[in-house]
Amino acid sequence: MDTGIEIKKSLCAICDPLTQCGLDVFVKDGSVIKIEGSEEHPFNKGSLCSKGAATRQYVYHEDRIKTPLKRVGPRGSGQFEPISWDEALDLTAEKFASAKAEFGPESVIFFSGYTKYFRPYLRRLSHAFGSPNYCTESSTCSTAVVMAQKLVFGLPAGPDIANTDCLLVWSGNPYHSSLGRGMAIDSALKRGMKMIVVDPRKTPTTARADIHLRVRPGADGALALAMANVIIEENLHDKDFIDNFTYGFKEYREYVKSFTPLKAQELTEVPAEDIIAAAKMFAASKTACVMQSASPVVHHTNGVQNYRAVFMLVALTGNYDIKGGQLATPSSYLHASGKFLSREHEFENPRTFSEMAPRVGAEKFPVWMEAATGEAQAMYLPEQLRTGRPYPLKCLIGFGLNYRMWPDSEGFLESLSSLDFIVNIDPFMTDSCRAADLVLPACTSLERSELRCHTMGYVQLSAPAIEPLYESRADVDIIFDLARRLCPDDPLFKLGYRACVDWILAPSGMTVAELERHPGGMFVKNPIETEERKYIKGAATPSKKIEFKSKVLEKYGEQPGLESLPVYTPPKYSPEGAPEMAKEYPFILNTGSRLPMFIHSRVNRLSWLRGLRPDHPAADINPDDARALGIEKGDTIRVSTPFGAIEVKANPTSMAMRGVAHMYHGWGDANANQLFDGNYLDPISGFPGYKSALCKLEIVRKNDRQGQGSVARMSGMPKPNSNCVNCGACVVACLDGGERSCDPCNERTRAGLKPACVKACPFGALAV
Ligand SMILES: Nc1nc2c(c(=O)[nH]1)N[C@H]1C(S)=C(S)[C@@H](COP(=O)(O)OP(=O)(O)OC[C@H]3O[C@@H](n4cnc5c(=O)[nH]c(N)nc54)[C@H](O)[C@@H]3O)O[C@H]1N2
Ligand SMILES: Nc1nc2c(c(=O)[nH]1)N[C@H]1C(S)=C(S)[C@@H](COP(=O)(O)OP(=O)(O)OC[C@H]3O[C@@H](n4cnc5c(=O)[nH]c(N)nc54)[C@H](O)[C@@H]3O)O[C@H]1N2
Ligand SMILES: [Mo]
Repeated sequence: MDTGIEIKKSLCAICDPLTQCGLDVFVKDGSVIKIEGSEEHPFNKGSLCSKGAATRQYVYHEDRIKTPLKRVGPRGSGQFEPISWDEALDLTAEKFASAKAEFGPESVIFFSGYTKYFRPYLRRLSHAFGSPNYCTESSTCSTAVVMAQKLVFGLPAGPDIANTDCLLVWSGNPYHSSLGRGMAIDSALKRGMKMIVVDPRKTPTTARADIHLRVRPGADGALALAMANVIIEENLHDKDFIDNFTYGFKEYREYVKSFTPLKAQELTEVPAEDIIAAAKMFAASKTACVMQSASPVVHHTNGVQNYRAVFMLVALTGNYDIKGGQLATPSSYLHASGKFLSREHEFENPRTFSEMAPRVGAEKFPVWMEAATGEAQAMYLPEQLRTGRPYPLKCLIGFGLNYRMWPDSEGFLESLSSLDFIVNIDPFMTDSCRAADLVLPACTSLERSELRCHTMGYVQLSAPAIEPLYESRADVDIIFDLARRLCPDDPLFKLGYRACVDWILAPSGMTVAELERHPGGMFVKNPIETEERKYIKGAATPSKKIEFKSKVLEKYGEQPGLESLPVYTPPKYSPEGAPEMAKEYPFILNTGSRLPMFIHSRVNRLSWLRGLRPDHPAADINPDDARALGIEKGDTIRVSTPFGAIEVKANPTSMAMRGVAHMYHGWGDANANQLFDGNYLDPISGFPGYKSALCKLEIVRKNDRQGQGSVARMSGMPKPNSNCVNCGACVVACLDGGERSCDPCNERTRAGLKPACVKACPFGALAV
């Protein structure tokens, strides 16, 4: 007590999927001096990854924007002058009002980057203003998965990891991407769950699998159809379930007939005997389910079709809507199912789409408009900005807009110049902020309050651990202040943020006052428990059945890419899809596999995290490919496609699949997304094909700093706060050496640890 240090409960929003890690923030004299994971938080249970552990450097980084800034030089020059919040918000309201008067409310775009906590309020603001063009980063993440699930089941559906006998991880590497989910898998494996993992790379997840299907990127559909072929041939399908609850089985059965394991081996590179073994393991397990991921499978031009084929394996084996199978997950808040009811959707949609102009992308991506989550498709923005068709766009407000999220990012940036007014709100001065007319400082999760819910029925309304730094403000406060100016008569905005949270939570019985008494979060009282076979009766599809053949897609006349059966078409730019291009560009480019210490563009500026991977940006390539090209670790190579070229370090590693170059996205100086054509999109979802393009690799310079591995640069790391924080750096180092995949936390393998993993551990956990 006499240290003057207070431990405040908060949450980490550096990662922003559906679940956040609980933080213990050690505060002295109003400043954060240390961060730990909250022991009592059921999602992270005291642990924290390297990004969370770097929170102090994140919050106090010198790139934080300090005041609202108005452009004074030419656009993009980075010349700004400070102005007051009132001036900034008045100016925004004035510009939006005049665009609305002259061109209609739809000419104003309301965009959210990867941050999610403020989204219900931003969507309401957009719709209350009259613009249907609320859009988000979810134009490249997750929504296409939900579309595939809705087309098959009628609702989103997730794996019951805690109870299943067999988990089919169809892409996903939670040991690098989601701490809590990795821990959930570990406990399930301990009780004897079997695991099949479909992934082109070797990862900590594949290292734990009973069967690893090392699929060629984007060939997932062919693999799933071949598994279905085996299941039907072996008579392992659930005939009762199929008869009672599904539509289109006969046509589907005919279609999968041609996908024999041998044919699939050719298309996918997975050995036929492994396909057979995996199909049998999945179908013969008493319960089985598919763990989906928000991005890898759907980052292909055939993404939704491929994932439909995957989810149909659940229907084929009768594993939908039962304990241990695929559970329908109606959302509680922010698309997460927290076992309570809320009025989020009523809140978000003060008017219907029929009362507004068509959304951006409506004509090009009609299935998105019908089966997605009520947003505009942001990938179509560049086209509409360039052509002004079907109507002109005039103003844009971005909450964390990063133009490098788009394929052909520079083309998108250029298209933004047609706008009259751009506002961007971000904690940090980014290149996208530099391209805006007005830049507003957002605070971080430690400086604000936000509502989150977790799948285990846990809700947290965090309280600020410190005052907002400089003049920064919470995004929600900015939204409510804009609402006062843009839609003063809105009955809910008028009440203020806290009252709106209460309004949204009303059906749950929880209130802001009660949540504030539990700043570290609380379990939902009377959680809604899953009833088996509840959603199957009268599924939310047009046929009211689980659909092997989609009634929604039937309407499109079997156009290529929009077929009603899960027809397999190779990715547009792949050795099969574009054989001529493949002659000059023989490698598959696969971008965005998560690294434990990075997350998109947001922590690249932190030396603590850069220090874990000093040789980045890099391309991971298979050691055999590297040898054939005379490439060694640390050499500078050029990765080029017909659309662009970037230079990166080469990182030969056995994690990489032969014939594939794997690269992380989000770098300013080597932007992988510049290698993609802006129209390289899945025709169903509009998602970019970030996981498959064709590229070539050439040496630019040999490695000039031999012997400087990542360990040499690690002295800037924070002191260990607990033992392992599960950042995966040890496993990466181990596989990098091409030695073997190991689990360093496992007593058995620990004795045989290689020095590389011990040294790579940023927190000294392996040295003890
Ligand atoms: N090549 C390739 N591209 C990809 C992917 C891939 O796998 N490969 N993945 C895609 C996927 S799945 C995703 S989710 C997207 C993510 O894409 P982005 O949305 O671009 O993600 P970030 O770079 O994390 O965040 C964008 C901005 O939000 C700012 N920000 C951080 N916190 C806050 C906050 O509290 N408020 C506000 N207003 N701003 C904040 C950050 O500083 C950053 O400038 O990238 C997609 N792009
Ligand atoms: N550390 C960290 N964590 C993150 C993020 C981050 O940037 N950094 N981003 C967050 C976000 S926005 C998202 S969407 C999630 C993503 O979470 P995950 O899906 O778990 O992560 P990824 O590494 O993108 O993809 C998982 C695996 O898919 C494999 N894969 C790539 N292409 C294909 C393919 O064509 N088919 C199949 N079957 N597998 C393929 C990759 O090799 C990879 O090992 O992670 C979230 N968590
Ligand atoms: Mo994502």
